[in-house]
Amino acid sequence: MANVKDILVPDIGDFEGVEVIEIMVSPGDTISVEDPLVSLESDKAAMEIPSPQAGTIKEVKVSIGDKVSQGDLLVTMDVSAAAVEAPPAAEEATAQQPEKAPAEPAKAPEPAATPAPTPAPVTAQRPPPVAPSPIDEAGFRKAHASPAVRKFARELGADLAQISGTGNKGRIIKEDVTAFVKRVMTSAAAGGGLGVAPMPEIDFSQFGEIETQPLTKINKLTGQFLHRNWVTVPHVTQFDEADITELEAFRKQLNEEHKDEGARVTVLAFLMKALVSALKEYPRFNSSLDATGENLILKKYIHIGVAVDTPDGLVVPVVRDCDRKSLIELANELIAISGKARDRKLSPVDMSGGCISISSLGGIGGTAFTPIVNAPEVAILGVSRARMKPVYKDGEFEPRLVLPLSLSYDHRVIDGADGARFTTFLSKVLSDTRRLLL
Ligand code: CAO
Repeated sequence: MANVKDILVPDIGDFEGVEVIEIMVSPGDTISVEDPLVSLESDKAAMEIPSPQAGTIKEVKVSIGDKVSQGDLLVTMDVSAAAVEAPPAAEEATAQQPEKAPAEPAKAPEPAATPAPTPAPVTAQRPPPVAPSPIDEAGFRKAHASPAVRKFARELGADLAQISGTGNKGRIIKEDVTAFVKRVMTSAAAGGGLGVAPMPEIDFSQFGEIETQPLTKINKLTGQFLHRNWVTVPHVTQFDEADITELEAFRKQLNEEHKDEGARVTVLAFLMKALVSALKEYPRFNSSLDATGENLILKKYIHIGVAVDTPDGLVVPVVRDCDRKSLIELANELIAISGKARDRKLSPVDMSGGCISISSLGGIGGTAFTPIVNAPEVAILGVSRARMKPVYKDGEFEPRLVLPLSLSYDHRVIDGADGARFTTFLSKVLSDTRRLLL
């Protein structure tokens, strides 16, 4: 036999005329003790009203937007044994079930510093938003979400106003908040975490004919790394020049001497040799910050990454133990790895463990550029095209082959003075190849 009871608004402290912002039950729903019935929201806090009884909802006596106070009728409920034993309420409500509130009569929410024990004031009293970009408070308030989901969104700094709900009647559920946060964190273009406005979505076809080309896997991966390094490493680029007139003559002579062996020594092999000397002289350039950012890991090995331009995008294979290899060995290895890169045969191991990288655009052109540090390395050497230039020497201008160098470094690890010392050293070594023997 039906035993219908009135469920009233419990003691909610000094609050009067509190707005009903959400109704979690419908007639026919079977609920357990503590299941949330409705959400109320005052100017200062939101709270769920839990059911003091188990049973089946007969009638819902409030609507969204109603103002209620202690003692007002919320729902009528059949609390007879048969009603209690009925199957549980709708799956969606169970899936989204927010934190359980205690069964005791409701109490008024208290200030955030001392959260009230009952009924769980699910939204703390408007804590300052922790989101990188400010939360739209009005939109957040209007969003269709339970207090538990609101609290969850607050904790993560997620703006409910920007989230579309996939729950019943468009209600925002916990999974929507998680998916939103994930999207923001992983979106390379969104600027998430930087407090910058996301890139607007633009339909370019409104301006003229377009073609959409998907990025390659390498493009996407490289893009992620470059973006991370660009925003997390404070970069400085030191520009310099090296007079490689003699080096070039020597290089040509070497290639002539080794032409039967098919050797092809490019400027790059000399640059690797010069880097080995420079890293030995300035070991701080051969280091990485540890994950805590509190320690510098100094490396006793010298592996150099070389940026290779391939049809699929940029890759950086690593030549190992450069300090133990001759110029010719380095030149041969360069040919081998750049070929492997272009044939898409590099393995992740081939691209790991670099100490410093070289990005050489010298074969293509340009006068200078600012390469992005290949973190966790702390420096990268950019090389542009060598050109004949008039250099003032011993009272007159002489035509000399001058190589432009662009060294970008992580300013957390390397000071500007050391940056300049490093390129000055490189320049000296490249200008006088005998120094490579030192
Ligand atoms: N100044 C003048 N000439 C140069 C030069 C320089 N700095 N660097 C290379 N050259 C010359 C070479 O000597 C060669 O000439 P010869 O055929 O007469 O010997 C020619 O340019 C082509 O060289 P190369 O590019 O084939 O060989 P390399 O050893 O210099 O470079 C590699 C190899 C793999 C680094 C290069 O092919 C490459 O991919 N570079 C692009 C790297 C890149 O994309 N960087 C950007 C990263 S950031 O987006």
